[in-house]
Amino acid sequence: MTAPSPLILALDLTEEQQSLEVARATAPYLWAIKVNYPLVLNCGLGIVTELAKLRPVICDFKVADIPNTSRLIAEAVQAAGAQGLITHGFVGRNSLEQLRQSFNGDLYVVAQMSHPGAGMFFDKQALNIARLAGEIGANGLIGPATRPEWVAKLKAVSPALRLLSPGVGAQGGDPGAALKAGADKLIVGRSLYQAADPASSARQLLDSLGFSRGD
Ligand code: BMP
Repeated sequence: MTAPSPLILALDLTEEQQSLEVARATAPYLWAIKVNYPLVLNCGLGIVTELAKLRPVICDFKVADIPNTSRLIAEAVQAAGAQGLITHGFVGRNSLEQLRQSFNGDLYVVAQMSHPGAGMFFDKQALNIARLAGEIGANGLIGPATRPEWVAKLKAVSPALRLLSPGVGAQGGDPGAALKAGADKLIVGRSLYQAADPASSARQLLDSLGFSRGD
């Protein structure tokens, strides 16, 4: 199959050279690179600009703030060259609407999470968050590969949104099950960047899922 790769590398390293090496080696097998606070707090936002030369970068800053602060975050992320931004959805409509207005790239909303504690609060509101994400014009949702039944439920509520699914590998989620449940892309961190050979691990994962290579 020569469809675009479903893999998003979660680059949760803290050292610039190492992170660039892993990104360069795996880039041919990736749809995008996701960066989170560990990388940006250690290396600065400039790392986004560097990584964006390799693959589209999604900033996983899980924005959860008032509209004005959200706008300032969106503007900084956009100026750095990020193509995507991840926000929490529980902040409600006007913060999400502000982000939608301030960020020209793809906006992804966390609707449900992959760790066990997510059940405490997200289970009650995940579907409402997924609905709201569709209403404000988000491009996608985050939903857990550790609980593929939630991937299916979120996809059923907002089928037009691209569903990115973390929790594969180190957290125990099965990538094939997540895709079968409706995930469009898989977010994979430790099982790739901690591998002895990240590029070959990425290629093997793609092969096992029936994809031949990145786009
Ligand atoms: P790993 O494959 O190493 O478990 O990394 C998963 C990545 O996805 C991390 O960057 C984490 O912050 C993120 N993530 C997650 O694991 N679960 C969620 O529900 C939402 C996330 O953004």
